[in-house]
Parts: sequence; structure tokens; C-alpha cells
Amino acid sequence: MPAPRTVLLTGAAGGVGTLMRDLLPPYGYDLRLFDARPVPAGPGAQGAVTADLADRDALRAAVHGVDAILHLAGISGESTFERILRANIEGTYHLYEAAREEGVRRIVFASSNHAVGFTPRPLGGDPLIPVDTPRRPDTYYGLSKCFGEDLAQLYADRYGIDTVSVRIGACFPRPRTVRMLSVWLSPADGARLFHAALTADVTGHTVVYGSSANTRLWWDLGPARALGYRPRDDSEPFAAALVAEQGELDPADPAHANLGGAFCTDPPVRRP
Ligand code: 15L
Repeated sequence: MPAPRTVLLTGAAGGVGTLMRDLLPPYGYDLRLFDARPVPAGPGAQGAVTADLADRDALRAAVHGVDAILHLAGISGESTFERILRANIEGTYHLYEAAREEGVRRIVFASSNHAVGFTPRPLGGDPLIPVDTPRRPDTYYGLSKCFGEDLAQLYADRYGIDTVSVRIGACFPRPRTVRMLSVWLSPADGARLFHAALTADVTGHTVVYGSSANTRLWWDLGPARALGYRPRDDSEPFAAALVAEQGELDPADPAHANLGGAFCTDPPVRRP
């Protein structure tokens, strides 16, 4: 696929979007920014579109003429089903419809490890979790990521829109918990991975895990490497301090037993 130049970044004011606003332009992208909240001043902010994904006209105008879309928008943790339905499930549907109408051929979808959050984490000697492990969402949030992956498959089969779904681990400047030592995606590696996903010569729907090359890795990074991703970071330098503060993960603790960590055990968020 020819390298996309103009890329629509949805969720540009969010956590990962804010990091990518700075990190992706050096790869040669001209980012068009989209978010329901105003994008704070900075590169590209002047032309940013402030609109909801449900605003079909605004979304279609934003998608018009772009070469690819990096879809980060949505609620990034558990919430009520109603809020997840609107922001993540319907929002992603609106995005794919706009892409179909405007003829965009490549989408990179921010999926999440929480699509498979109830998968037991590997213990010493266990194989790494493969990308085709059965879906086991740990929350409505994780369920919305399963939906997004299936929507991507539908639009690939039916309309020829190619998607790379990146099951992101935890993309923060530094890991915050002992669990994150296994799933951390450094921002710089995040930009490397999104760049690979935007440019890889793949068709159809491809699912990969998104993390750095962590010593304590739980999943198979092979499919991401097959896109050309070459991670350079490892969370291990942060390990001693985090373990001293929080202790090692306890396999007998249900909040430590699965990939999704406490997402699997936190009380459900119920509608009021
Ligand atoms: C996610 O999907 C969330 O968006 C992020 O905030 C982190 O909590 C991360 O997962 C995680 O698994 O730690």
C-alpha cells in the first residue's frame, strides 16, 4: 500500500491521541485531528475538528480526502453499557460508514487487551498468548473492542476496507503497576507500531497485540513484527521500583490471575 500521507486521528485529545499528535508527524504524516473535546493548542490543533462521532456530516467532512484513519476515539475504560454503546460501539460504526462513503481503504483500530481480558495470564513456562486466542472480554469496554474487531472484519470482507486492529496494552509514558510491566507500550513504540500498521502491505483484517518488547511479556508479538514493527523499549528498567512498592503479582489473587488484571474483578459499572 502506498504510504498514507494525510491521516485522520480520532480521539486526538485523549491520552494516546495526545502522545501520537507529537510522535507521528516525524514519520511524514499530515494529521487531521478529530475529537469530541477541543484539542489543546499544539501542532495541528488549529484545523482540529471538534465534533461527536454521531455527527455524520462533520465526520464525513473530516474523513473526506484522507489516505487512512487512526481510530483512537472512544471511552478508554469501563463505563455503563449505555455510554459504551454510544461512544464505542455506535461511534465505531459511524466511523466505518464514513470511511466507506468516502472511499478510505486503511483503518488502524485501537482495540484493547481487554477484548481477551479473561484469558489467564501465562505463568512461568506457559506459552505466550496467541492473537487467535478466543475472545474473553472482561468488561463492556472489552466487549466494545470485540465489536470493533468484528466490524472491521465485516467492512474488510464486504467493502474491501483494510484494518489493522491493535490490541493495545497500556500506553503511558511509564508503566504504573507491576501488571503493566507485562503489557506496557511505550509511546515511542506506540508510534512505531501505528506507523507499521498504517503502511504494512496487508489486506483484510489483521489483529495484533500492541506492547513494547517487555521482558515480562504475556503475548505473542509475532503478528505485530510481521507488519514491520520493531519495538525498541522494555519495561524492565521500571521493575525494581514497582515491585518494591507493590510486590510481585500473586497468582492466587483473582485480580492478578488474568490478562485484564483488575478489569476482571472491579465491580461492574451499572446504569444509574
Ligand atoms: C486499556 O485498554 C485502557 O484504555 C488503558 O487505560 C489501560 O487501563 C489499559 O487498557 C490496561 O490494560 O492497563
